[in-house]
Amino acid sequence: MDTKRLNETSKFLSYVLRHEPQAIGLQLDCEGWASIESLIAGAARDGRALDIALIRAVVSSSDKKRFSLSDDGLSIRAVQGHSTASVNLQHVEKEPPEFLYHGTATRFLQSIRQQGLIPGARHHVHLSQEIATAIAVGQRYGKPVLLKIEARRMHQQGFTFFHAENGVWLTAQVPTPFIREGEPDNL
Ligand code: HQG
Repeated sequence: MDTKRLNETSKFLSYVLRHEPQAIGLQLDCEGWASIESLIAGAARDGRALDIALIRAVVSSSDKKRFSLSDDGLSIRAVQGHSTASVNLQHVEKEPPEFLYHGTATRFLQSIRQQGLIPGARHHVHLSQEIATAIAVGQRYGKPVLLKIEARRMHQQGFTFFHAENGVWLTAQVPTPFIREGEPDNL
């Protein structure tokens, strides 16, 4: 399957399964599941030819394991990253490691220093256990900056953390006292 088609389809699936299911008249349940049959029909009305083989190829080739299929193979969902109000995914609550990382862009720093990390349009702030992943995430918005989050200390103070099935850590917000800034070497 060619990479360009896989990437385009992955972006389209992210769009409808995380953000705008109504754009193709798709219903998601509160756990984010959509019927694959309805997804294919909705996409077709939008002039986009999807089929089950292409969808399965996107699911299995996703570098970040963005999507999962139901056990019966009839439904698909995005495992995290939602902004649509129709979904309220019950992620697994878990004690985080001592530190987690968040990559952002320099242009957001001033605001983050004032407000801490806030979820923006998504339902959670996204954190990573790996520095390289966090830097790549920050790079999408400009010159990347790495933030080191004192996750264990937050947890001890009552903040809740969730671990999505693809390894991304989620929390509602990160107040400024738990954020360290700097280069990877001297954080
Ligand atoms: C920033 C990707 C100003 C925040 C990745 C980020 C991730 C603030 C942006 C997933 C702020 C939100 C999520 C504040 C936070 N003032 N800016 N107070 N607090 N921000 O895309 O974490 O490829 O919604 O730093 O791998 O970048 O889509 O979140 O730069 O896991 O599967 O506001 O998306 O996954 O941007 O990325 P996003 P994110 P996928």
